[in-house]
Amino acid sequence: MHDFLSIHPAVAAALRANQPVVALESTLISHGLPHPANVETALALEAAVRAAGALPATVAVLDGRIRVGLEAEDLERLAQPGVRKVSRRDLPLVLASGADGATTVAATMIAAELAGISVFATGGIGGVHRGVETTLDISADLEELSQTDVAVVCAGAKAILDLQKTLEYLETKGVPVIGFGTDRFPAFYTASLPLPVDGRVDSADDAARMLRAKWQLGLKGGVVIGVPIPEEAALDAEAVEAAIRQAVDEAENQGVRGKELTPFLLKRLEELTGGASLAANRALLLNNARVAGQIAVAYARQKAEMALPRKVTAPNKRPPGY
Ligand code: PSU
Ligand code: MN
Repeated sequence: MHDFLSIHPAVAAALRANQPVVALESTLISHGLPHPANVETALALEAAVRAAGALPATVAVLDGRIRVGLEAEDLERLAQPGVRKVSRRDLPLVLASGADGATTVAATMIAAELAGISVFATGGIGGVHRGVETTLDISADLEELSQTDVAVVCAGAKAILDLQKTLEYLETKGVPVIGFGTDRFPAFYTASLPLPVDGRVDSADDAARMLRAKWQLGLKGGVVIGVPIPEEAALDAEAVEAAIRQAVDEAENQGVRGKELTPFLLKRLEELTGGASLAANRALLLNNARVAGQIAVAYARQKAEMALPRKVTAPNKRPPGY
């Protein structure tokens, strides 16, 4: 059907039957987590989506094709060093050259929309970087959220970013930022931040209803659904902030820029927190996969209900006077 897109047969069958599917990204496998925790976590995320009653579809580029739905051996391949990080602008060249690539939030959203998947789980979205005044470093994830119809279930964005400016950017672009069971924007390793979200939902059903409202109106673009890290897995906010400041300083001194910056900061943070950031990352990822599974289930159910013929409320008889 498509030269550059392959949808796994099980995923395609589920989508045709309006069964719930959750997209998962692969940059966190290739550039976000160390080996072998990356493969193990990728498998655990798929299991968490299944446990919630949905089908996982991990997205990556393999041999010059976007693949939606992977096998375990594909995950292992993506965990090897040297896999390219692929965002929107990288897709054409990587596809044309027949290479492999790990998809960012932006590229995974593009693939999900092409496949017809509405719900996507990840750890955190990219955003406006600290020091944007001099670097102009703003993740393509934010622009993608403004134009691609996929809900991104995440633990907010990492405090390696400028979260206030990230939220301002999303507001300008008309992207709803919703707290799942919270009034505040989750800050990845730590649950609470004094930054408010636009609105709050307290159940998967409410989240699904909001998505239907947005897309039925034809309001293009995604939604950020922020899920706080489970309390028992959260890190100490001050310790995290100190480690982040140090990592950001080091990046600046070493001239780390562009697509290398986020992976550099994540790796340094893990080292500086003695691995604590890795355990927290894993815990929030699993939690997000579970919530995304629940939202996908609710969304599929609501869509099926809407499609039913309404025998009772709309009789096939014309009312008098017509
Ligand atoms: N945030 C994380 N872990 C990650 C990423 C973000 O906590 O692995 C990845 C995601 O794939 C995201 C990408 O889309 O980094 C953003 O990179 P950049 O800032 O270069 O757009
Ligand atoms: Mn960037």
